[in-house]
Parts: sequence; structure tokens; C-alpha cells
Amino acid sequence: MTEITAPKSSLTSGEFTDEIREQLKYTQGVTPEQATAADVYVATAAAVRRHLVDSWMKTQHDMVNGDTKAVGYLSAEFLMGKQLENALLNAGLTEQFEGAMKELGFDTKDVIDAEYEPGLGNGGLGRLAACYIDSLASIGVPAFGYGIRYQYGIFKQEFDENGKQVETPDYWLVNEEPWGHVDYNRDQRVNFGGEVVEENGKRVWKPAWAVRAVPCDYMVPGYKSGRVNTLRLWTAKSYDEFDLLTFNKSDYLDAVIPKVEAENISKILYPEDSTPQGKKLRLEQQYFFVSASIHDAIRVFYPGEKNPDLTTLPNKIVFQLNDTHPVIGIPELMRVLIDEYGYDWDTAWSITNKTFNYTCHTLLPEALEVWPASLIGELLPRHLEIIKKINEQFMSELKAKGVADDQIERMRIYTDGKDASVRMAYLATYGGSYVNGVAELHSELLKDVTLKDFSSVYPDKFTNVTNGVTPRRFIKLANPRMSDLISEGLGTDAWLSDLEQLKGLIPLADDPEFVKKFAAVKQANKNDFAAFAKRKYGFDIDPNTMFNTMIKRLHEYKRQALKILAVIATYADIKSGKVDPDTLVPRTVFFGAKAAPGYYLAKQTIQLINNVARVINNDPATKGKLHVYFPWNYNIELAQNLIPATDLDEQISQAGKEASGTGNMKFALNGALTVGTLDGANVEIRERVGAENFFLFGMTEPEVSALYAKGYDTKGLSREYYEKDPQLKQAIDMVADGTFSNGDKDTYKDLVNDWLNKDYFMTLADFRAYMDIQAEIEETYRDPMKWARMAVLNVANSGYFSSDRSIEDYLERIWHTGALK
Ligand code: 26Y
Repeated sequence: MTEITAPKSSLTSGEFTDEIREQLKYTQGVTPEQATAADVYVATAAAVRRHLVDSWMKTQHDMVNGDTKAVGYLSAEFLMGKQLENALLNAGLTEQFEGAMKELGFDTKDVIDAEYEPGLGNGGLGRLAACYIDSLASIGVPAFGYGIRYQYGIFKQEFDENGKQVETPDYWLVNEEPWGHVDYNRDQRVNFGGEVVEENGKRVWKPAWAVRAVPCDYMVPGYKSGRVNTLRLWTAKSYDEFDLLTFNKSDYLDAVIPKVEAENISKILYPEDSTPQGKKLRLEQQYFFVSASIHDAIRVFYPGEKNPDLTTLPNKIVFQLNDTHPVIGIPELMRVLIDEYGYDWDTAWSITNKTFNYTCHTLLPEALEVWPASLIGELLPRHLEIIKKINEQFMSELKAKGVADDQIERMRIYTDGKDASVRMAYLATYGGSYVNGVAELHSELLKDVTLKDFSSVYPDKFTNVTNGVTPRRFIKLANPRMSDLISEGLGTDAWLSDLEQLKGLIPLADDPEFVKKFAAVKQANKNDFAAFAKRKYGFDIDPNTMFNTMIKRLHEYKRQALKILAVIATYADIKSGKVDPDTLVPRTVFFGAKAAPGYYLAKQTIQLINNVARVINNDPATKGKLHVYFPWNYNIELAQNLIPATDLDEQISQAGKEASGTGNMKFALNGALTVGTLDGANVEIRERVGAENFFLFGMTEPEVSALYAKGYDTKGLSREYYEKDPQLKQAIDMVADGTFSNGDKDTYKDLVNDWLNKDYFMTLADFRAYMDIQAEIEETYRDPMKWARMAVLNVANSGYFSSDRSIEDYLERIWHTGALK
């Protein structure tokens, strides 16, 4: 790990207070007496930014003038979470802030709460991007995050009186947003539509319309690195504030329509995260931010140059494609090099190939984007030509390598014919230098299944970088008590930038004093969460129960259904008298999950969970023994509060479906034990924390494949599991008979039908193993010292899952660059 040093800000609290006062006066126009917490939040943000500006400018200067290659992380999503606390931490101003709030008479919590959480991402992929830009800055690697400044982030989730999910718009810009700096002077023109014509033997794109891309810059301060990188998010603006022609010809209101249409491009984040629909607006979004970013990078690295030598581009910046969403960047860079700068095809290809790499985040084939060629042709006709030519070159290359014809056919980037289409994952694999999966198992399956044809021809392109999470936000900020205990135990807080140092806690797992303190921290976090949940949701939670949590997007493959069926089964056993509730470990089960608005079975599952919660929480028979809560609108803030309070974490996806998972890492690092399948990064977590400190259950990926081969989903084999297992049968029957729908038998019929006739993700097949492991979990939990010891060992052995380590792996295996000198 690079040695990183940066002076803790020598500013006193008094000086910081004065700076905040000044911001209150000159930017907010209020006196400290008039100021609300929201005013103080904005003023503090402005004061913090001032402290970062010099490092920000120096980092940019060193990046452009030095010879360290930068990273451009191209991502349609950056799920940043609230900024204030993180910026204070990384700027070394936390104590000064606390002092200043005392002096000004404000509660730090109120001021931090005044920030509206930006939700510019769907889930794992967007949050990963946010962790990575934090780590890049903390290690001191020059980098840009490039994305879109959506006006509306991921929808706000509410539940109606029937427990159904209701989506409402998330207008995160309602109040002043003090972090972003809009830079109208560094805008880019992004063209769309029109046609390609032949002029002097050259193909020339004559676009039909254009959008103005205006950057909004966010400083990304590194932790103790003295470096500040940039997150540049683009907003779409219209060039025609008023289309005067239209204005003269027809009516006044029609004149603003082009403006509205142009600005729609950055209006809203698509809330789906697995089944891409060929939506024109999404392609517009993708091209919009990628084209603006590529031009921006050229502007930054070749300032003022009319004829830059772009053969040096791969030495200046490497672009990482975060999933297929920015892959249109490959033909875009080709077009820029050939059409705008006059390079020949081969030179352009060589530059492009060296500049891009691709990270795949899925194994579900339906999640790989495929665009209708007609749509690309309509919006980006020149790009379609280039893609076809890339495909031709690719096919000749394969032929020359002696690849069999049928394999070549399967590998087409561009598929001919009536439904001609473009496969973005294939384009990315061929067009860039490296392809990586996000956990070892995932990378293996990518090579052996999803992209097998490609790995057989280009084995050296394939590599793995296991995901990671930033310990600054997800340990230090989320869990200050545990952070203090760790620092006490290790005698240093250096672990925050070198997380493998957590290994130093291993001996402390055998020190009963330390283990007791650790258990006390968990208990205090649970008490805090109960208070938080009371305030925010009105829940009455008993903190002296086991906290058992499942938080993630709602997907069939993640199997929230398995968890809720297990809860129902336990409830049924209590009701029928089969189980004496006094023999159970009292448990509070938490769910947090958003479903894509059009994902029917996912939404039914949400409704079912809410109604199971309603029935169980109101039944005296289970009082104090089993409770279920579903705090709505799961977001980063809820994660930061709930993860440190959790005893048992659920990572129960069907083996071979979760690419990695990153929640699993956050939980292990916060001393929760995991019940999980051998899927995604669970495999590596278990390897590191030790099989004896991880509750493993369920089929393995090869077992899953074998069961598919038997016809599990096509021959309705799930029904056999239902018939054979009375506990499972009873749970499903209760869902079907209206127990959780006020007697109505229709409410969940589609869900029940799916379980009994298809059950593609094998929930029923894994049910028995899941119930059995839960019994083992209860046994373990009854011994609090044993449990706490296992939790300490989870923390101690999870340092590998720092996003700093992931970034080091990217630097070594893919980017071949490093920290600024
Ligand atoms: C194209 C569109 C429909 C789309 C939009 C968002 C497709 C996918 C996504 C987001 C995917 C995502 O979040 N994937 C998750 O990425 C995490 C980070 O690598 C993984 O840990 C997790 O397993 C994976 O599901």
C-alpha cells in the first residue's frame, strides 16, 4: 500500500466557526440567530469546500502535467449517499465541525440530517462506483468519475394501506445543493440523429439535433491523501432556449418543446437494474454522457491544442466501462479519432483498444444490453456504420485465428437480418483490453459460461477484481463505536487506510474483555437503531432480540421469498403449538428493498412481506418472539444505520446468480455473521473468515446446473418439494389461503403459482437446508460470547474487502498506473 500522508487540518474550531458564520452571512444571508439547521448545513458545506479547493487544483495540475496516467470511471450511476460527514472526515475537519456546532448552538445530527440524500443509482453497481472514486482519491490516483446528474434519482418508495409499493419522484434538488459546481464554460456539444453522407471520399455525419452537456463538478476528497479528484456529472441543456422559427410560425407554447425534449435526457434515472428494455431515452442518456466525457478528457489532457497527438491518449487516461451502459464510448472514440481528428482506422483502433476496459456485473444473460440496430441507426447513424465495420474486422480476425464458423456466428457483435441488433457486452469485450468479473466465482463463470466463446479466443483479456467497499463510510462513519474499539484494540487508526491491519484483532477474539466490549458495542448500536426506527418509521423495536437483516434490491434470484417463507413457517409452528415460542431465540427480521416499478413478482413479494409483518406483529402469540419490519425507501442512510446494528445478515441468492454482492462485505466488516449460499463474494468471505464463522447452506452452482438439467423449472419439479415437506407446504398454503390477505385467496396467486410450477430460482429446493441452518444459528446465538467471538473474527478477517484493495488490483491488473508522485 502506498504511504499516504496529509496533515490533519491545523484549523481550530473557533476559526472554523468563523468561516461558517461568514458563509451564513455572505452566501445564506442570515445571522447565526436566524439560521436553521438547513442553513448551517449549506454554510458548513461551503466552508468545507473552500478547504478542499487548493488540493483539488493541485491534483488537477499534477495530473495534467505529470506522467501518471489517470482513470476515467464511466458509470451511468454514482450512488454517493450524503456528503457532509464524509467530506469533513476526509478533509480532517470532523473535530472542528463538532466544536463549531457547539459554539453555534446546533446539534451536529440535525445539521447532517438536513442534507437530502442523492440517489443517483439503483443499487450495488452505483454504490460500487461511489466506493471506487473514494478509494482512488484516498490512494492518490488521479481520476475522474464521469456520469449523469439526473434531476430525479431512484424513486422514493412508500407502502400503501395494502402493503403495496408506491413509487414517488425523488426530486433531490428541492433545496440548495451545495456540493456541485456547475461549469457552463466547460460544456460539450452532443449530436444526435440525421444521416451520414459521402463528402470527398469521406463519411460525414450530418446530425439533426444537438444537446448541450453542462458539467457539474463534485470534489472527491481522499482520506488523508491530500488529493481531491473530480466527479463530473453532466446535465442536458437545450441550445434553443427559444426556437425562434417555431416561435414565429406557430404558437408560443410549441416553441419550448425542443428545449423540454433535450433536457429530458438527464431528467430521470431508470429504476430497472436487470432487464434492459431497448428504450430510446436510455440510449440517448448513455451516448450523452459518454460523448461529453470523452471530449472532456481530450480537452483536459491536451489543453488548447488544435492538433493533439492522440496516439498518446492511452498514456494519459484509461476508461473503465462500468457494465455495458457506457459501451457506446468505443465507437464514439473511433468516430472522434477518425472523423474529428483525421486518424486512419487502424491507428484509431489501436488507441481505442488500449484506452477501454470493461467490468461485467452480471451473469443473467438477459441483463446484458442488446440494442436494436435500427435504434442505433436512427440516433447515431455514424456509430452504426463504425460498429458494423468493427464487426467485420472482428469476424475476419476470428477467421484468421482459425475459429470455427459456428463459433464466429455466435460471437457476432452485430447480428444481421430483420431484427439486426448490437450486443454491447461483445463489443466491449472485443473493443477493450481487459474484461473483469467482480468476484472470483463470477469471473470464472464469465469465462466458462457467459463469455466462453470469447475467453477461448482471448484468454488473456479475462481477469478478476473482487469488489470492495470503502471503510471510511461503511465502518468509520457508520459505526463510530466499533471504530473506536478497533483503534483501541490495535493501538492505531491506521487501519482505515490499510484495512488488512484488522488482522491484528485476531488474538483479541480470545480476550474475553475485548469480546465483551465488542458485544456491548453491538448492543449499543441496536439500541440506537431502535430509537432511529422509532423516530423515522414509528416502529417499536425490541433491541434485546436478534437483529436479522436482508437489505438489497428485490429480485427473484436474491430470494427474499425464501426468507419470508421461513418466517411464515416459524410463525405457523408457533400458531399450531408445534413449537413453544419460549424455546425460540427472540428475533426481529428486517427487510429493505426496492422493486423495479414494472417487476410484478417482485412487487407481490413486497406486498407479501408487508402483510406477513402486519399479521405477525399484531399477533399476541408471537409477541416478543418474532417480529418483522420493512422500513420503506431503503437507501444509503438506512444502510449506514442498520448494518452496524445487525447480528445476522442474509445473503441467500441462488448459487451462480449474484455476481458479487457488496452488502455482504459491509456486514462482515461490521461484525454481523452471514447466513449464505456459495455465491458471488460470499465464497471469498467464507474462505477468509473461516468456514466455522459462516453459516453456509444450500445448493452449489454445479448442483443448481444439474437440477436445471433435470428439468426443475420446465417440468414443475418444485411441486415435489412442496408435497414432501410439510413445513414448506404449510407456509405456502398459508400464503395461498388468505392468511396474509384478509382471507382473499387471489392476492398472491401468481406468486404461489410461480413457486409451485416454475420456481426458476429454486427457492423451494433450498428451503429445507435453509430451515436447518436457522436451527444451528439459534443454537449459536444462545451463547453470546461465542457469537461475539465469531463476529470479531469476521471483522478481523474481512480487511481484504476494502475498496482500496480492489483499486490496487485494478491498478496492477488492468489500468497499469498508480498514485501521483
Ligand atoms: C441496463 C440496465 C437495466 C441496468 C441498470 C443497472 C442493468 C444493471 C444495473 C445494475 C446492476 C447492479 O447493480 N449489479 C450489481 O453490481 C454489484 C457491484 O458489482 C454486484 O455486487 C451485484 O452482485 C450486482 O447484482
